[in-house]
Amino acid sequence: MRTDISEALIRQYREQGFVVLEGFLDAAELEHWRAVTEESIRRRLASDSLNNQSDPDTFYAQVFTQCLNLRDLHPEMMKLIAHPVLGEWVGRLTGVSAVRVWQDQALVKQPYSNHTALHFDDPFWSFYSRDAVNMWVALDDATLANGCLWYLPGTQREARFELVDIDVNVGSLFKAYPQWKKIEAVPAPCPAGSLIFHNSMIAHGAGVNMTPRPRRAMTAGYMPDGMTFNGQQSLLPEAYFKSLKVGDLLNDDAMFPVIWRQN
Ligand SMILES: O=C(O)CCC(=O)C(=O)O
Repeated sequence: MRTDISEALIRQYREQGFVVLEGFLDAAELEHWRAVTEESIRRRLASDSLNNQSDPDTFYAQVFTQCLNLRDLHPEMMKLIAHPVLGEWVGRLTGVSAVRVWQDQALVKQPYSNHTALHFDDPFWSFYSRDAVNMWVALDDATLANGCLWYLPGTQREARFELVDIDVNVGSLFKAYPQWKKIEAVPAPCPAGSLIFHNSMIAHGAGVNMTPRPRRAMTAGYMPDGMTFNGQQSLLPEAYFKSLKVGDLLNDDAMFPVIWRQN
């Protein structure tokens, strides 16, 4: 596993809002991530919850097969996404002093599936932060043909916390942010085994998959320690959600383990 991240890449993350690290996984590690992810997806689809396949004919079901919180179903998945190197990188990219796991999800763009419309992540979550980070690990080569990610660089600085839902139309976000329509979107194609970090406030999407093969990705969201509940349930389990008041710390160590703390 690659363990280095240069100052130049950290600067790039802070300016652009995303960074691509090729060669994060070697061949054997990539096989392991694929096997753990496939098995976790199988369990999540069998569980009938936290996946988007209840009606497979909808547009959103055909954006990707989305399977959430796989770390609850497979102990090996928790080990992968909670690796201290990932926590340290998130800490160095953002400058925060401690990092917790917030969520995880596998996103499989099936053969000939829809685009992912432009959106940003944090407003869907149970806390507000400009220092939350999404990790996206390519389990297959991500290409212009099969639906690699695209970014509107710099938008993380201007994005507001109110929710703009992910729509069918790729550019619906421009109704709330018309000034962003002038920005040239930047694609992030990368070989299998690469890792992308993006700021949870950057506008991003993904293209259609125009190939007969799946484009698999395993992703995780990380939050700084000290985040407080903003009133949204998002992925919080019902009983825990009901126990919270706005402003309470999201500090349940079992659900949101701390994976890195600055010495
Ligand atoms: O993989 C995709 O198609 C979209 C990923 C995405 O939007 C995300 O991870 O936030």
